[in-house]
Amino acid sequence: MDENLLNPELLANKLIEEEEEFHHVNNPVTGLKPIVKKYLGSVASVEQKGNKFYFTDGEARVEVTVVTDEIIRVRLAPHGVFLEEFSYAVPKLQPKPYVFSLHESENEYRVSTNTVNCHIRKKDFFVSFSDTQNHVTNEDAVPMHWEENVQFGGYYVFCTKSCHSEEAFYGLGDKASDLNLRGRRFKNWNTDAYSFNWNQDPLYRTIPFYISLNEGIAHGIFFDNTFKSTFDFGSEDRTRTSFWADGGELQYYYIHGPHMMDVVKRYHSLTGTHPMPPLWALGYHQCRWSYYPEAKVRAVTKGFRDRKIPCDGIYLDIDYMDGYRCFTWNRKYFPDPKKLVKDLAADGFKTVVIIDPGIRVDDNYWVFKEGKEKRYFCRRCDDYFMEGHVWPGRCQFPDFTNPEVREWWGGLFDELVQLGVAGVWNDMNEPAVFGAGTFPDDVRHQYDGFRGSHRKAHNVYGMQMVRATYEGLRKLMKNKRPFTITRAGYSGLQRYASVWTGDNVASWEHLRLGNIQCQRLSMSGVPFCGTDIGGFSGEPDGELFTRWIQLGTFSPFMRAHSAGDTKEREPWSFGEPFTAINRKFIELRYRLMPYLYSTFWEHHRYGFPILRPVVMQEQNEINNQARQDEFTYGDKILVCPVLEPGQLNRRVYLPTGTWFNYWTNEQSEGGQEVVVPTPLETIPLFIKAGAVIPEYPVMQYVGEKEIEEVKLNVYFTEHEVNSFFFEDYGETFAYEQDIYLEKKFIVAGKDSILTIQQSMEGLYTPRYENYHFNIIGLPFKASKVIIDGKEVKELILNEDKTLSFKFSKNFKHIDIIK
Ligand code: MIG
Repeated sequence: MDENLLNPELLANKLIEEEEEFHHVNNPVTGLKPIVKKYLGSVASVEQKGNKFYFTDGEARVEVTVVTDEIIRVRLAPHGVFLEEFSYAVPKLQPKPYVFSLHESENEYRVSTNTVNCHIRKKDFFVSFSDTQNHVTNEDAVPMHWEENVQFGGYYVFCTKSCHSEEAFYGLGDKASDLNLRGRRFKNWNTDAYSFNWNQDPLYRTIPFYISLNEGIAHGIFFDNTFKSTFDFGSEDRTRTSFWADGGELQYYYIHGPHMMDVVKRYHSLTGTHPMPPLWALGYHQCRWSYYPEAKVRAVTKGFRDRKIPCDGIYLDIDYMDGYRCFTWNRKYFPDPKKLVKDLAADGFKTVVIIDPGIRVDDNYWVFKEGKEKRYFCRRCDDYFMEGHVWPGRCQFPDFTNPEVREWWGGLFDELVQLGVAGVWNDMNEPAVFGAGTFPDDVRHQYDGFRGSHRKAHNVYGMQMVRATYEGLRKLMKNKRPFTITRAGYSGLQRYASVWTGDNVASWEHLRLGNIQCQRLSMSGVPFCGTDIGGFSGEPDGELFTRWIQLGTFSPFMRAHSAGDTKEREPWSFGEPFTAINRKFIELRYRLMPYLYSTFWEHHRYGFPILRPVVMQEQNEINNQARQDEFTYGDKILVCPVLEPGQLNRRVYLPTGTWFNYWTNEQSEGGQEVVVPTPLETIPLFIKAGAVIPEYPVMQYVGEKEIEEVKLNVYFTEHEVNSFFFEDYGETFAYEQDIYLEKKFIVAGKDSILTIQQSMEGLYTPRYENYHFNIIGLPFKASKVIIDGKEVKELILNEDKTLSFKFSKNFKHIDIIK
């Protein structure tokens, strides 16, 4: 090792030089470089206040907060004074009585919980984290540092960690790159990225949260800073991972694993989970820019019913409005919106309308007048209004970071809700402005009382818009669950909305990318996500569209959408055989709806993602780091989309365990790749042994028919496997008062017997009592089935060798005996 590096002063100088090279930051006022970076010195003292520890080098201070047993927060105050605590991502830190302690040794201070140690090295202020086995999971490579911002005040803040040779990185939301982010640098600055390319960055959302996986052990870093931020995962320097921001506080949460699932779950414990969506929102959605006039909307919806292709959501894009003015209707195209929405509802369609943030400057337009009178629109720093051109022409923009503005905005939906509109689609909320891209930096925001410029508010603008929408709808719809979707957002947006990945392209590359983006969003705390099926711009052929429908069947949010200048894009637009296959998959979506809904509940209640890349299943398997096609949908169904034209078969990796091919019931042992035929009619789909997969009968829309019988597909296992099945009213918030039913199944098999046990929790009673069992993979011929002590009379051995029987009561214990 270089002798000089042992001298802390020389080391610091060397690091300063390196860092300046690294970040290339010019003085924004003079345009000259370099601005002097300052680094933490050595630790002079420590002070404790409750669960917070304050370390100082004499001037700068570092706060270490024990958030939970597994989460530690670090904050830096360059001049010793911390900013007031406020975060849009983390609504409140729940102080719970955790056990923790502070130790001092010759070289370091150590704050320890039962699970994690946070070390602060005395000589250079390096912060590191380790587990109870003294395994260091995360460590500084350079002390935390900063630069003064001459123009705006405050600091550019930097944190640089070591990056290990085989460390992989996941997360950051919708980034358009390979699943493993290693070797790349990313920026977070919400951007309208029409027809984005592979590796284009930044995109629509800011999720400054990543998961590191090193030697099979995972941890997470959530850098809760809304300014423009950058993450570098060993790109500039293979040995370093850095993150920095153009302002605000260096504030990050270290989230302990060791499992990736733990990290995601704990990230959700900070930022919240997605509320339960209305059940219909898990159905199929049809969208287009735009369906108008009214006759077109009626023709499209009729097209679904005539062809018996299920559909729940129908969208109205910007052309339903009068001159693109939000909260108005174009009466030429839509003379009687109330009747239209009502007729659609009677036919099972829920109407979702688009809303943009730009409000047309027009004194004869009530929304503008009200906003102007109440001073709700954003202003420039010298007090002019922020104006920009968007669809309606010259616009001003509500400051959604002001709680009073959010309240007002939420109320504006009153008329739409009265009309029966069931959901709101929030677009252009990066915010996007024609020409300029977005707002200038100097625009001021109220920021819930913690005022700041657009530099601070830009990345949360969209999230606060959809928050206003969601909260407003929730009030207006009384106890009904609203459906909202947003394009832009920041960490925590999942408390208010689902998302789509924005303006993608009808290409095979985008199908592949969309699959990665949905998995990545799921791991990044955005569970309810989907892509524009078929691709927004450009023309898919029938094959690409069908392959996309097949992927979309297993996206938490399933919507086809297309730009206005493209050919018609309904599931039947490509003729046969495509229509029939599209129908079959959309039907599958509806059959598996109770499974998806249960998985959603698991997310809502426990913070698990809905889609899980195989690396989350088996993080110790190094080859999984590069696997990004196959994923599990919940924990029982493995999906592998077909991502190339003309592909007649493909390789699929099955994680360890036994899997059943969904189409053939053939069993395969996992822990290896298998080759699966992929004619256009199917994609590789596998069910985990021991799973109980509930199925509803196919319906044309949610609630079309009363459910009389539920099918339970039970897959044989030699081990004990748990499954569960969640049900409730599907449209109210009664689940918050425990009005739901969580059924838990335990399946265990041997040579001559298969046992299924059921237990229940919750206060909801489903209306049906009939179960149709389908037992798959029994290794013996069943002679009898005994349910709660009674023998079942009629056993049917089907041609495909599955065993079926029915039972018309809730059950506790089933034995299937040889
Ligand atoms: O400037 O409302 O991403 O889904 O159809 C384009 C029209 C505005 C962008 C959205 C897209 C939507 C389109 N919008």
